[in-house]
Amino acid sequence: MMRTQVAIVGAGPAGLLLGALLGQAGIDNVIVERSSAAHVLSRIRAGVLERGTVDLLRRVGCAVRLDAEGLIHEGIDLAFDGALHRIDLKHHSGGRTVTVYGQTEVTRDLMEARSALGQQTLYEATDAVLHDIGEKPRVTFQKDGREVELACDFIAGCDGFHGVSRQSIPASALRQFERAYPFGWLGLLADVPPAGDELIYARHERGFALCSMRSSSRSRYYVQVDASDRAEGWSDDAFWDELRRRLPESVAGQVTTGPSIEKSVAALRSFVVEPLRHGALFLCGDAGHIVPPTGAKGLNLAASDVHYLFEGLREFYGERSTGGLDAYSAKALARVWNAERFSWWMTSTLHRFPDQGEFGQRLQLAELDYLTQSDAAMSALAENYVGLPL
Ligand code: RFL
Ligand code: PHB
Repeated sequence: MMRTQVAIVGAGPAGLLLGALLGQAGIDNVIVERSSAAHVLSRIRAGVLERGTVDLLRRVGCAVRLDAEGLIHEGIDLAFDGALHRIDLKHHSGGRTVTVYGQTEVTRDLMEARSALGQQTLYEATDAVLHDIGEKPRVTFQKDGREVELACDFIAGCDGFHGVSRQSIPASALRQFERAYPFGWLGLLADVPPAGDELIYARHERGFALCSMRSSSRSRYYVQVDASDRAEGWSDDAFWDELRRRLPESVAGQVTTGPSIEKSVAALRSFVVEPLRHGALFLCGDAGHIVPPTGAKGLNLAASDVHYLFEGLREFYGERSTGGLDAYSAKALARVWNAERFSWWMTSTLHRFPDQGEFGQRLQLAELDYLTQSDAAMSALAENYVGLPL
């Protein structure tokens, strides 16, 4: 039997960041990850980091490449009615900015730092089962054809929306809140220069489109598609055509097309469970909540959960006080619900809904008109987009 202080299930950004903070504080931890390291790194997801997320990565010494290569963005553009409208995030948020740096790179940096420090991540550890999560918890799993048992003081469930942690909590002990959206995002990654210097969120009669990037030579684009669409059903040419149709002409003309490196469809969902704790098990990141990607909040919420949980664990091991752990769920949920509200609002304002009718379309345009003309409305967008303080 293995033993550690904190068993972390899942080596996504939440699990790796928690492991780094704990390791730095001298708290022993083991990460159990179902997939291979290569598979974890092949998932293309988030691109926008809030200041609080960047600060946490700096604190664990994992921001050297981020500080060198991350792109500081001071604004975003909203496109509607054939025109671009810039929102000056920095001006409207009291000087804050966001950093564009891919989740894949964040994950890679955290992985490399962890292995350099000799901290344990067990990849391809399958069939994880959580036992006795009320107290004296254990995790069992299959590794290299053998069953392994890991005893611990606490389990951090960082295993994403489809993980085993949330499902280990009795249904009667959880409340679920959920909204599914009747569409998905088809994303395409390509080694072509981005259409502009800033992200462009476009509302169009044919559906939403987003122009994002990873560097000055790598672009990430998304178009709203039917929830049932599959990436294989979309050729690169069909993607580029649809993207350009949804952008103002001045922007469409700036889109450089090229072969895709990756193309995938993501479903859009809002989801929260309460509480984020059951006994010795704590849920962090997508394991406890999902936001639609429109507000760029998912990864940042994972980081803020981890921050609160780490503070609670540090207090427990340093001062033998359970105060921070007891406050974890309520603290994390307050931030989560605010991001749920913001992400739902951005999604509702920019997407085409099958049942919205002409009235709904006019309301969206009125909302966007107001948003781009009122300082108060721009401030509300900006302070949420750059991220409220931890
Ligand atoms: P992850 O990244 O899903 O990692 C969970 C890990 O747990 C493993 N796992 C298990 N391990 C052991 N046993 C089991 N039974 C297990 N089950 C699962 C998985 O293999 C995986 O390695 O969750 P985490 O760490 O909570 O991180 C959350 C973020 O990944 C997510 O919120 C963001 O990607 C969301 N998101 C965005 N967030 C932002 O902040 N900014 C963005 O710009 C942004 N854009 C996006 C996004 C998500 C997207 N998709 C694909 C849903 C754009 C897209 C398209
Ligand atoms: C991305 O670059 O993948 C990205 C950026 C902003 C979003 C969502 C995704 O809101």
